[in-house]
Amino acid sequence: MFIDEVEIYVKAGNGGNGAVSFRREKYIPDGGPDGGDGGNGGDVIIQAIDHIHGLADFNRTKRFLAEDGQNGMSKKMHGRNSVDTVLNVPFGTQIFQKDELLFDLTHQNDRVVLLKGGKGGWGNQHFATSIKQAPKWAKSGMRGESAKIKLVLKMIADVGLIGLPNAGKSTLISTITNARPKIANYPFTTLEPNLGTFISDDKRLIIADIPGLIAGAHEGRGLGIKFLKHIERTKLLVHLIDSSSSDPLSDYKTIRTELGDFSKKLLKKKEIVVLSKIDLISTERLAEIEKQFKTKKIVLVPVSIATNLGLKQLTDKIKSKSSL
Ligand SMILES: Nc1nc2c(ncn2[C@@H]2O[C@H](COP(=O)(O)OP(=O)(O)OP(=O)(O)O)[C@@H](O)[C@H]2O)c(=O)[nH]1
Ligand SMILES: [Mg+2]
Repeated sequence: MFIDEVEIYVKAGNGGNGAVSFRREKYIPDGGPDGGDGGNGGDVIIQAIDHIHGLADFNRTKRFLAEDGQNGMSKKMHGRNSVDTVLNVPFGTQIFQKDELLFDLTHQNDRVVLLKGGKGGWGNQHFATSIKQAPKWAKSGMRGESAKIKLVLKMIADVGLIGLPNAGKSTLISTITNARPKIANYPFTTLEPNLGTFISDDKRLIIADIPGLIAGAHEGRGLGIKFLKHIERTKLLVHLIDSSSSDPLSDYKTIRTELGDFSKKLLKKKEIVVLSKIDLISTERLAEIEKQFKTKKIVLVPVSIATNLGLKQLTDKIKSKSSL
């Protein structure tokens, strides 16, 4: 299952305690203090990498405790520092604590030390003075920090594909990128977002295909609007409208309403409006639909993937609009 929001508990390791110990050797009856220091506790580190799809790993395990440092030992032996705990997340993951955004890992290999491990305590060897030559105390290790955090994945894509179910979004992404999502002639084929890379000349664009929206999606109808966060960071929206629909203009407005109910910012994004599947309609009907949209000052890009019509015009437009 695709998971894009999880709450987890993380704790850095405690520092090891310093040791209280005295040198014991043959013929040296009163050896000095020789308690070693405790090792440091492990940090909790979060690192963004590119080959994970979603946050499902964190849905299975929800507690991540870094190792504690080892206690100090006699003969001034230092306890071992423990290894850090590294949590791998997909890039595009944001880290929240009580609704406050702490970190936003937008790039591959971004890495943050979320929690510091506790420092190891000093052994009694450090506490000897000229008047107190045999201190019987040492310092305890510091406790590692802990926190409840929320991880939220907002995919990083340049272009977002939107539209009603069955409009042809997945067909488009599978034609122009390396993504191979399921395609079928019924609504709600796509159940989770897909990313694909479009490569042309010197340009490389990440395109996101998200599940179809329907009227009332913001109230949870259909698959709802929860996937819209994955197009929040795109520069450009490509809105697909099925030309064989009885009322394409109303389909367009339905989606715009849902976008606006999710976030007004989505309405301000640049968009390309694509009229899909034009092999299914007559040229007269095409002219009629184009006229309707023109009254709203919307220029359509008519496309048929079935007959390869208009695809070049569309990809050229995607390239130019996404670089402006
Ligand atoms: N005739 C024709 N059919 C097309 C064209 N493009 C897509 N289709 C068909 O339309 C149907 C829906 O396509 P999808 O790509 O799965 O649609 P979607 O928008 O991803 O749908 P959801 O994932 O449910 O939101 C499939 O049967 C496709 O084969 C086209 O240019 N012409
Ligand atoms: Mg789809």
